[in-house]
Amino acid sequence: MQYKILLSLFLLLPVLLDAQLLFPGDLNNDGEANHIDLLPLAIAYGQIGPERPGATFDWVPQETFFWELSLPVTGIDLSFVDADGNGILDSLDLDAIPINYDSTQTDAIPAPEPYLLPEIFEVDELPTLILDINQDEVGAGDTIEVNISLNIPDPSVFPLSNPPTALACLITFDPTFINEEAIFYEPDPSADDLMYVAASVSSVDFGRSPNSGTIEFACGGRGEGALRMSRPIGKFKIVIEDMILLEGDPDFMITDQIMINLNEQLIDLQTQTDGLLVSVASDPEKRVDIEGFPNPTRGVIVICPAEFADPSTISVYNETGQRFNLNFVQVNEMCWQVDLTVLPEGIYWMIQEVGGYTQQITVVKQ
Ligand SMILES: [Ca+2]
Ligand SMILES: [Ca+2]
Repeated sequence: MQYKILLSLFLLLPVLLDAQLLFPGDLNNDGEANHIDLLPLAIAYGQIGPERPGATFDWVPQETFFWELSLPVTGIDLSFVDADGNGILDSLDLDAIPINYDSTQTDAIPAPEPYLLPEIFEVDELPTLILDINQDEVGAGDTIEVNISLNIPDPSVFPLSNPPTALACLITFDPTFINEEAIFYEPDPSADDLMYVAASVSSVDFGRSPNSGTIEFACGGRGEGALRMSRPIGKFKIVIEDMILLEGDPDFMITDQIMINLNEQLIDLQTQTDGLLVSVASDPEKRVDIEGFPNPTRGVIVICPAEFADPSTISVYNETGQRFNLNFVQVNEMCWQVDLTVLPEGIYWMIQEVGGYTQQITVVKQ
């Protein structure tokens, strides 16, 4: 019996020596958890391999076994992509990215290396990543929608076996114009086949976040060519600062954009962005404050918007950009009642677009 135990320990030894160390959320093992880590998951989605014993989302080196499957160009073993360690690559592996966002590491085995993609898939007409702002001119405190979409001029240049699969970029702007506590991302209703990571100063946990004036964004299909054709991707709802001292343009720009295909080759991507004039005063034609009572509230609040419209079109967000579906009950022909009892204490935004302008209220839950 003792002999058998010794023998099995002996057989295990080479396997343990072969083991690797990973940090969950650094799916591409470049030393940092961020939006780029969505790209390996998009191309390797659905692959399976050995589970990681004792896996957690803690940012500590975790021993795992080689899957003997790797990313096509960078050769990163797919065990690194299995962030939750359950042996399956799926959207649950995304969770480790926001949890450990901006954490860095140098202790993985193999050692972390920059995520370089040396192979380029050449096309004549470049795809364009487009930022389109829904208004030309706004004032202090107004809400804008910044739509992201992808234009693929000729989908037939991409082989069916190797379609565009994922992209990542930075969206930069002048933060003096923007209330960075109030940046909310919503995927397009048609984009439920896409996974995404969207991080701004306020929208990742534990206070780790991109620099002011930056949104880090990535999206990708689930092992499919979800970016094969032109499509809307999503939109950011962004609130302009309440105090604007000088009018100007927040200068939204897309930088550091990369797009990859299923074979992990780069596809050159051009960008196109809109201008926006922010004036000092709010334009009363475009923004109306909703009145609400009591505010602050411990539970129920009654809101009476200037324009009475379908309450299901009110978007409710907390300070971290999380969206809530709440049940609005009509109390009279001008007002709705909504119960916030189940929500944690904090600040919430209720935003509704009605006929070309925005009505909104900032609610404090006590
Ligand atoms: Ca990484
Ligand atoms: Ca997994």
